[in-house]
Amino acid sequence: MADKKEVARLEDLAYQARCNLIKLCGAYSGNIHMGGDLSMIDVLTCLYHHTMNVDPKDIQMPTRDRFILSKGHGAVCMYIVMALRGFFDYDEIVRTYGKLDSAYGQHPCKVRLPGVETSTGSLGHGLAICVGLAAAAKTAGAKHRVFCMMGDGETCEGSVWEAAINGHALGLGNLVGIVDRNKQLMTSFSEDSVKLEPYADKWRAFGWNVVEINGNDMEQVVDALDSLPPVDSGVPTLIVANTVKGNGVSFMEKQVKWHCGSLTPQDMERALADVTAAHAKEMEGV
Ligand SMILES: Cc1ncc(C[n+]2csc(CCOP(=O)(O)OP(=O)(O)O)c2C)c(N)n1
Repeated sequence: MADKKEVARLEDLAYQARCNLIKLCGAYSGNIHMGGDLSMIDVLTCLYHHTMNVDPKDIQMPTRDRFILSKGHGAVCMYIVMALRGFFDYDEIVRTYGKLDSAYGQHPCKVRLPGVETSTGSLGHGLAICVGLAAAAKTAGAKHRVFCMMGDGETCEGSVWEAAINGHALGLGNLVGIVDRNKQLMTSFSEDSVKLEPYADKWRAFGWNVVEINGNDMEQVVDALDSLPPVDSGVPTLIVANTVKGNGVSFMEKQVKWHCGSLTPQDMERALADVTAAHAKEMEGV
């Protein structure tokens, strides 16, 4: 069972990350993928602030856990969570995000941003890269894990399932896939269009150890990531993180138009008030 104080610490960090994301969106002149950022922000917070062995002062540490954001359109969410961990400077992100020649592009670039393991944005490639990283680690007898965050819409790409076959065939117990199952794609709800259910069973059929959680409940996120099988278990794990797109902001939740959008100053204040009220509720009784 997750330690209550640690869960509260992570909820507080996720709240800070939500506020920083909303403020950045309010300050930025273009559109930001708010929906899918807010759905995965709790899992990213737990990974970077609790689960993964990473060190912002030693980013190339050979024993570090590897993380690849396969849903690369959520880059800004990763930058913000990593900034809270000490990898990047939040003010610099706000000042430069999305501008020509900025290191903080709308999709992550490993060349410009040391600490980012690989460049992504074209969906469907992250898991295959992670299979390669995990296979190399297994061959070398290394003990670190390789984590891959995917979108559920992204898993319509056939390359994801080719990687899933190989993750199982190679017995990669050090490989952890996480799907942000917010049940929305870019312009539709998954069950109204591509019909992904029974989703978890699909991964089970590919031989993966599957864990289903509410990915916006920090206690469940911590429990799932604390209970991963040993790296030498020989079976890759897939966490189906059931989430809400736009989670925490009333006017963004489950709204197709909030796959990607921009905030007026008034909407920014409303969004901040929403996440602040939700966080106050979370903290009741802590
Ligand atoms: C190969 C490829 N095709 C299309 C796109 C355009 N695109 C960006 S986000 C997105 C929707 C992805 O949905 P999902 O993976 O569920 O992401 P989330 O809802 O979590 O944001 C699409 C189709 C892309 N980035 N890459």
